[in-house]
Amino acid sequence: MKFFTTVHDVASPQQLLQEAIELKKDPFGFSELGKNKVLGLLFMNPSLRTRLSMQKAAMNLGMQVIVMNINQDSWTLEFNDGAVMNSTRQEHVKDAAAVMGLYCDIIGVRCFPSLTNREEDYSEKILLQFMKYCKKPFISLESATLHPLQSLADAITIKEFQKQKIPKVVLTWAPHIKPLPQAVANSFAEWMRFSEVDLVITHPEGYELQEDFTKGATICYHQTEALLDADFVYVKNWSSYNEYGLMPKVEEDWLLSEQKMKLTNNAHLMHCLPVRRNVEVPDELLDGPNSLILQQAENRIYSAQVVLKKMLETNYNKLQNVVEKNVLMEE
Ligand code: AN0
Ligand code: CP
Repeated sequence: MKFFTTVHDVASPQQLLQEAIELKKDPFGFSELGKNKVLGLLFMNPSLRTRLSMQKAAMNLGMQVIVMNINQDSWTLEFNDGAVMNSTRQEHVKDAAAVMGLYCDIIGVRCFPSLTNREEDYSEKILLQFMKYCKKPFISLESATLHPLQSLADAITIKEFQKQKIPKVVLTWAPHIKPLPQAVANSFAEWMRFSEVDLVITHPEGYELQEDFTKGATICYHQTEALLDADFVYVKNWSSYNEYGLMPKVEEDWLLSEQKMKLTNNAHLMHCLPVRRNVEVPDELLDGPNSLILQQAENRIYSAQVVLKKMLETNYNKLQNVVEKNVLMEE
């Protein structure tokens, strides 16, 4: 594996899932694989789980890790080609990523969307530039539109806890006090297409996700209707895609409750965290017996580890210039 930025980078998502579950049984079984290899993690935004689970996963494989908060600890990066850099941005991503590529064997980048320029965010301009210039196997630590490490961990968690052959999985929008990216929801929908589940996405009008990600899922504007007989309820807030980055007014009550959960098939409750307690999800559900939030967070180690393992096993000499991938993505 050379890239991990979307489910489409994975030859067989089901096989990857199975391999992650095997790794979980024997986390130190490949502790020689990463000897003398360096993982570089670059964060343009805050993180707890992604940062620490990547480090833990790399340690399990015997790798060394370098972490940097871009812009905060480094120079402020410029992303526009041909920019005359006479203002506040001191270094071009072209140079910064190329240098980091020299220091690291695998690179991961977190770059959230601006939520102001939809075209630019959905083109993954920032992520693609890091990929292009670092010329190394590359992992998205949550980009403008997707969060594949989270979705893989979520798919593992569902596989571990499902009792039905084809569980009903409901992704429900939840209230929040500020606009959040669509990445977790887009990514979850994208990965669920490769799992044998019945996916229902429920959200208020105005919060439709981009159809490329949700195709195959049932979209329902009534939360209580969607929750009927659900086996898993995945809660997440996201801001509007159509009125990009805004929070169109919602009249109905979208906060989940014990009462609403009674409509489900005693469903498991999921959230990727961080969660604003009693704004997005009430305490009693997060702390209740059906909550899987910690299991999801634990599985972040194995989603990270299986991806790193696959990359370490790839023959680097065969790594082609990532520019080719960019060309492919544009076709
Ligand atoms: C981020 C998001 O919604 O994309 C990260 C989630 C893993 N959440 C916040 O910014 C609160
Ligand atoms: N779920 C998740 O990615 O958490 P962090 O933002 O803390 O990394």
